[in-house]
Amino acid sequence: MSEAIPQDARIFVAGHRGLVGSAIERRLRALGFANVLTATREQLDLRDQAAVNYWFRANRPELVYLVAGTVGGIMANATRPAEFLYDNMMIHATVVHASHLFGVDKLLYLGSSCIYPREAAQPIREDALLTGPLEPTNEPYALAKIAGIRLCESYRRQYGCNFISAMPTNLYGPHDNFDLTSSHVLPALIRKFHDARVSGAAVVEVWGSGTPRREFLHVDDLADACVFLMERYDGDTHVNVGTGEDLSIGELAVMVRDLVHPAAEVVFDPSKPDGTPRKLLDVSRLHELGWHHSIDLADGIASTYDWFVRNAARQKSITVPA
Ligand code: GFB
Repeated sequence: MSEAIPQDARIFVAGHRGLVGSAIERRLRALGFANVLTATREQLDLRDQAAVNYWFRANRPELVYLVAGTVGGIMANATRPAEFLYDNMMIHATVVHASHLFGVDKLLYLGSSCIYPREAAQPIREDALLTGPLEPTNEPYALAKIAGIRLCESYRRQYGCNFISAMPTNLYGPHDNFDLTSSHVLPALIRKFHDARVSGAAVVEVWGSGTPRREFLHVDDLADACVFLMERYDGDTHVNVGTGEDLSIGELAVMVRDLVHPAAEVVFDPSKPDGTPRKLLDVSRLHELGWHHSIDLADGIASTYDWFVRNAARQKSITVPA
């Protein structure tokens, strides 16, 4: 499938209400695809194989973006390991299996950079997978994601399915989760500095030591990369998706502080976990395929903050400054 995808192709975005799925749906619609199929959690429990089979039989998708899952930041991963393992293993298995049963032409499965060993050499190449122990704070999630990669490879090997996998770095953007107990670091920092600005607080607490390093990719760039890979990549190995650049959590906190509430002081809380010391992806395979990110981190944070103020701040627990 390296030729252009017909505009009337039946394309299922599994997980369209999430950060990634909503970005892929936006991108597909902007590109003029007329048959983007979605199903809400209430309409279809993706953990239920019989229900997923029924939905595939009725809707006959030709292409599938498998980006659904139970996700969250370091604390959600550490405190809800059963959900992260069960939900994700089940969702990946049912959708991959139904895609095989109902003759889907191509499926793109989305993993995560946490699949790689905690001590992997940096930047992390695709072949570092399963070469060492995982980071304990997100091992259940990582195991489910690794099983998903191997599932796609196995259906390719045994049944000849064109199922590919992409491994994104840490993501952020509109429609992210800004809840402080379950979010990732970037939406959490936006929310914390915003709340401090509104309440006039002088100090903002940042979890951990501030020294871990992370790479951040805007979700609109990820959506563009996913559509690019769906159109152009048919390989059997997973492909890293990132910017190839990282920064420390302390530096990130200062960037968000300077944008949202410059008067605030950043204070670290070492009682909270740091997680992986560093996870910078080697994106040379993606670059060789011809894709590069285009949204600069500072611009991406500014537009995400803008979206947060216009949208998420409608939630009653978040106040918009006058
Ligand atoms: O984004 P995050 O939750 O997940 O945390 P991971 C990244 C770093 O930011 C950690 C620090 O060192 C956190 O301690 N941090 C500082 C904060 N302040 C905060 C805060 O207020 N909230 C949060 N959440 N973090 C996740 C995995 O790991 O990355 C998932 O748990 C997934 O499985 C995801 O892979 C991409 O980058 O550590």
